[in-house]
Amino acid sequence: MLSLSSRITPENLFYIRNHFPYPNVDIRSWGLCIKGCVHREIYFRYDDLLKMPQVTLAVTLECAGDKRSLFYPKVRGEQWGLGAISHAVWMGVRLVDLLHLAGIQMNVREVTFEGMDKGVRTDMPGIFSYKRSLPLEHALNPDTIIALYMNGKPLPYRHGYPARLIVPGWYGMASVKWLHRITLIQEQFQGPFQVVDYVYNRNLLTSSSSNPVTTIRLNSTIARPLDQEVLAKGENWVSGTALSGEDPVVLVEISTDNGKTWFPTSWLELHEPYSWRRWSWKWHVNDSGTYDIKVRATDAAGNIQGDKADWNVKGYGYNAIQHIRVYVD
Ligand SMILES: Nc1nc2c(c(=O)[nH]1)N[C@H]1C(S)=C(S)[C@@H](COP(=O)(O)O)O[C@H]1N2
Ligand SMILES: [Mo]
Repeated sequence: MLSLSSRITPENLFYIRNHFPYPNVDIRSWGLCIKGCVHREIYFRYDDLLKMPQVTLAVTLECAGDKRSLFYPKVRGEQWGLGAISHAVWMGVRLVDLLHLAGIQMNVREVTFEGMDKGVRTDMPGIFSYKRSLPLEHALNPDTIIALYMNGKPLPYRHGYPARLIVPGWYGMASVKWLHRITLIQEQFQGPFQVVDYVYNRNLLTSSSSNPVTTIRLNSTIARPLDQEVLAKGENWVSGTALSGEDPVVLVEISTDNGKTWFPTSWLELHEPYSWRRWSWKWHVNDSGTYDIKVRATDAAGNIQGDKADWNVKGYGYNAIQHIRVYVD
């Protein structure tokens, strides 16, 4: 997988996930409004945000539906393979700075973020915009930013120009693109992208015991070789990525005998919070034949990827041990 091979994903390979058609963006009339339970409503124009203190943060975005096609039994939704994950360096303003300018009222519980894109859903009548919420304490996290730049250039239109939320360590649905409205509320937000989608629901008929999808689960992925690839005898490199939105990944191991024996891989870069970490392993193979290659990651808390993913109705958070088969000639 070419898109998993570089530290920073080239723009033309960065994955894209939209629920609705692209919105019309006119930068002359665009503004970001902060309202709801605030001491004063504020409206920021693009130039106002550009003039504020900026922070830079490397963050890997991963769609909660990444690897969905690997679930068994099959689930509905975009049939993502391994590619709904990408890495970029984001620059923008801290959300907490904007919230403090507006002044947070007592009893605020959540902050909602609304994109400019809207449209219909297949499961309920009406026109909806893409809108999500964060608990107040997470909105106040200094690493939650409103990005204006991606990899040193103004945010590309497809990735949310002029401004998008970046919630590091959380699955991509939290990072609202084409942001234009932030509202502080005293209750729990009940919009469909909050309580219908992006919940782990184990049962088709009931949704009572559903947990919200939040942080990125411990995961590792083989970029090379490809599944079903034919390799030559001798020296071959196995390489890929690992990521967790919770505890840092400390070890990635490879097995070439379907999980009986495991070998530690080497890191290509240091650990950085919120960023995927690439690894590689040199494989000497003397015998031709069929090989079942597996990869598994371990985090600093001792969690280790398992053989089975936690099945859920909408297919979020797939993180079972990846398995490929290669043929050595
Ligand atoms: N306004 C808006 N923001 C959005 C979405 C959307 O459809 N509309 N999709 C979300 C989802 S599900 C993901 S995975 C990421 C994808 O970001 P990208 O397209 O820049 O890769 O954006 C999130 N933010
Ligand atoms: Mo997503």
